[in-house]
Parts: sequence; structure tokens; C-alpha cells
Amino acid sequence: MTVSQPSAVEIGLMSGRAGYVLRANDRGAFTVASPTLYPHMWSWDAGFVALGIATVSVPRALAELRSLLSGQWATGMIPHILFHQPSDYFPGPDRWRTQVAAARPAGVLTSGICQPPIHVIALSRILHDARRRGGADQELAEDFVRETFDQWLAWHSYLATARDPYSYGLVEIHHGWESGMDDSPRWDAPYANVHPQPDMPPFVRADLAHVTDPSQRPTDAEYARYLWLLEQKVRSRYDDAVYRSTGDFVVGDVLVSALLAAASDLLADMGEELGIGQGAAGGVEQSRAIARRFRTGVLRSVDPATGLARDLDLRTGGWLDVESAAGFAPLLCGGDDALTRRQRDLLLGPRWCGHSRLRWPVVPSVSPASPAFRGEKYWRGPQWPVLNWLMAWALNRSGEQEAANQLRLAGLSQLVDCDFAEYYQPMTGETLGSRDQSWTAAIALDFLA
Ligand code: 2M8
Repeated sequence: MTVSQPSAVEIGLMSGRAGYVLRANDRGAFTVASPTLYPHMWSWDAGFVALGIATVSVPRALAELRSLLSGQWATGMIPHILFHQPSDYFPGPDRWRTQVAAARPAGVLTSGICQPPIHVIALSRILHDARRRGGADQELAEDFVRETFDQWLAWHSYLATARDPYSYGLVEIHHGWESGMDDSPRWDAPYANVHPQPDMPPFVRADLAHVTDPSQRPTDAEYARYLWLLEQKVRSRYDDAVYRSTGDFVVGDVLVSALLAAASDLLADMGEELGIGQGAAGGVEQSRAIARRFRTGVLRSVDPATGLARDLDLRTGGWLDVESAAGFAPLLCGGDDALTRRQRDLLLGPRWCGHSRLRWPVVPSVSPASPAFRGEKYWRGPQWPVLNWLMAWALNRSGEQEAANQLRLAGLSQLVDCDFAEYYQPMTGETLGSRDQSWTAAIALDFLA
């Protein structure tokens, strides 16, 4: 299916409305992920939000990243939620009880787990934009990189050490929420071994009050497992080694690993360009080493039969064979040109974006040809505009401009209604989940820039 460029009027409306959404979701020092369902700052959302804002204001984009860094833990971890303000979001700070953790930051309440390391990818894009503009924007962005380089390095080093203690080259996640793809069928097998115990405090969900159709969200049984893992993190006092030996869910995540590899290379590039972190033991060399290790880990996970990367259940030692978009992790980190071409063809082919029943040829979260596919259900099949953006970014970086542009145009056509939904039904194009989702508006701005 070929998709044409939206008209000039559609483009004008879309960029105006996307800017409006981001302004409306701006709370001064940070941007909420969405107005009602997610009234806080989420880690990987903030990365996408920053790169979208940068198309309008580099200083405000950098402020977003600075605000995120204010929540960094002493371990280097960037937490998945920063609770800058009170709200009815559940689980909130009372449930996370991060006061049990010595490494928590002062001055801001946070959750106690993390999310995919998209931030340096966003920062490098912001720097690139700022340099194109020159003047004060360039100076600000370069100063920001100099000032925060060590914090990004600490974040990546945390993932490379505390979350890969045996140097497998796969980042270990302790909760499905850490993948960003909460209820993905990627996690069905490991979650089958998560057993909430009767001593878990009772809970009442708040998310269902903010969506039109609760069946588009995870089930109560899934939420009980999410809350049980949270409880296990609290009981381990957020010590990763303690959790590893006591927690129910420990999985090597290929997508997080590929993003870590890609982001580490970009951090090293920025260090070299600005003369930061030089020398044999400097940040640049450390970043290159992280990139090499995780790229190797991702490539090793590829199933030769399908050409897709696989997560590894570190509790059972078994590969997780699910046709989810995370299987395209090697596109993000590169390292094998033949595999990149194979994955490009697979992604644009009939099991994925070229599937005959898709409304738009946009990356679905799960292959519509897979038995696990569910068109309305959260991360079990719907199209997530940010995921499509990531794949377009990866293709572009691999020199696959034509394929990247196909995803960009398809992604823009999907957003022409200006709802900026959280996710979309792939066959009907129906908008699902939250409306006015910040990261959706942000990637629209980036695609239009
Ligand atoms: C969703 O996750 C949160 C928990 O972190 C939730 O369902 O309450 C996911 O889509 C996640 O990837 C995203 O960062 C977050 C905010 O948009 O919402």
C-alpha cells in the first residue's frame, strides 16, 4: 500500500494542533504524559516529548530533560515516573514507598523501576537540530551535553552493570512496565510464573476511570501481577541483586538492550565531537564498550528461522518466541547489514506493515498474522505511533531512507485526524486509549520538521 504526503492544509492543522497539545500538557517544569490517564512525567515519554518540543523550542526541550534528570537515583537509574505533583494516579508514591531505598533522589518523589533508554537518542537529535539553527540554541544544547554527559553515562552504566551483572549483553528487566510494553504477549510466559501472595496490600485501580472502554486496558489479573512485582521490589528495598534472587520476573529485554547500544554509541559520538570523556578509561570508551556488548547480545538473540530478535527469560533460561515489534531490535542497534536488509523487508512485508487488512501501513505492536494478535488490546496488537517513529528513525540511520519515509508518511496519515491517541486499532484505524497523548503529538512534530 502506498501512502501519499498529507496536504499542506492537513500539515498546517496537524502541526498547530500537536503544538497545542504539548502546550496544554506542559506543567511548567515538565510535561504530563497525557492530561488525565497519565498526569505525571514518564521517563521514555519525556525523551520523545523533548525531541518534539525541540522542533519549536530548544530551551524548553532541554528543560524537559533537565527535569527528568532531577529524579535520577544515586545508582544512576532514571526512574520510570517522576511524581512532580499530587494526583489520583495509581500506583502513586504511597504504593512505591521508595523511602526504603538509600539511592532515591532528594526533592522529588519517584517510582522505583525504570524504562527504555531513549533519552540520549532524543538528546542527540535535539543537538543536531540546534546546530542546524546555530546561535544561542546551539550554544545551549552543547553546554547542556557538556553539563549532563556524566549523568547519561551513569544511567547507561547502571543498565550495563546492575542490570547485566553476568555480561550476557541483554538488559535485565524486573517488571513488564520496565519494557514500556506493559501487557505485551512478550511477557505472557514469564508472567505465568508471577504469583501474587495473600499478604499483598489490597488495591483499587484508577486507570479504568479515564478510558472509554476498559477492555482496551490490561485485565485485573494482569494488574494484580504488576502490583505483586512492585511489592517484591519494595521488599527488596530496591536492591537489584536482592530482587534478582527473590523476585518472580527477571527477563533479558532485547528492545531495551538495542536502545542502550544505540544510545551509547550516540553518547560516545557527542563526547568525541565536544571533547568530553576522552582517554582510555573515559566516558567515550566506556560508552563504546557498552554499545558493543549489547549489540552483540541483541544479534545473538536472533532466531535464524524468523529473523526476529528474542527476549530471554532469565528465570527459566528459555527464549521467548513472540512476533512482537521488539523482534526488530537489531534494526535499532545495527551491526549486521544482511540482517538489517532482511528485517527491513520483513517489516514492510505482509506479516507486518504490508499486511493486507491494515488501515495504514504503520508498525503494529504485534504481527497481525500472529495468533497472539489482539487489535484493540493495549500492547497486544494496536499501532503505537512512537514505535513507528522508532522504526523509521532506525531505518533512516541504517541508510534505508526510502523505507523510513514510507513509515513516516503512513504515520502522518494516521495522525491527520489530530486526536493524537495513545494507540490505534490497526484494521479500522479507530483511536484507542488516551487522547492528546504527549508523545504522539511530539513525534508528529518531529515527522513534520
Ligand atoms: C503505559 O504504562 C503505564 C505504567 O508505566 C500505565 O499503564 O499506567 C505504557 O504505555 C508506557 O510505555 C508509557 O510510558 C506510559 C505513559 O505513557 O503508559
